[in-house]
Amino acid sequence: MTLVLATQNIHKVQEMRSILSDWIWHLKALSELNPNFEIIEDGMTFEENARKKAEHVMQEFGYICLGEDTGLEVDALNGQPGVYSARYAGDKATYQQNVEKLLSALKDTPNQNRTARFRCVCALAFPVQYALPAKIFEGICEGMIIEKPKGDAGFGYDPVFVPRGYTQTFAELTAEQKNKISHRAKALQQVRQFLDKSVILK
Ligand code: ITT
Repeated sequence: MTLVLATQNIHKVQEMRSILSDWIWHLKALSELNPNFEIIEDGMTFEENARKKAEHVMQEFGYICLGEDTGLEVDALNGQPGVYSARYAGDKATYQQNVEKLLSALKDTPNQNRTARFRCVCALAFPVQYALPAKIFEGICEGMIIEKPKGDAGFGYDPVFVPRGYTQTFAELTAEQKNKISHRAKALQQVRQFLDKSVILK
């Protein structure tokens, strides 16, 4: 069975493959089908965006597709950057620019108020022959934002995010450690269970 990962973000593809590495399904990246296929992310919620990614790619290529939308919600910023996490510092912002803008927005916020979470929403879209409606899953990882970036692993906001119960940032932990506790791992384990139950046994 093939599941298409409806994202052009190579870091997300790497993590998804690693989280699901012992799974029997074949994970095909969107870039293998069309490296230029673009999905406009104009939804107001993670769910809308995730669903849109999954459905567009499913309609174009005819595979079961997984769309994934993730963001960082910072309590002191009323949940920002949220769905705008990729574009927080502007449309073509780099990870570093987004992190700098975040740290500057939080510069007067004391440690105890720097709580935040990663929210990962996954949507599955099925070609018509499966007769299955789109399905949504969510994974959350709580933590806090530190004052200066630390570590070189991971991507995005990882160098400033310390997951709850840890003293190191996601970018200081190994990929294996991050992939055990992350928002993405929690959402993908549900995706896996659902597909194993609903599709393989059909
Ligand atoms: P696609 O829409 O093609 O999937 P994207 O990079 O736009 O790729 P998202 O909208 O889901 O993906 O991601 C929003 C941003 O949130 C992303 O660019 C990163 O900066 C950040 N992000 C997502 N997952 C993350 C993670 O596990 N660790 C750190 N930052 C993450």
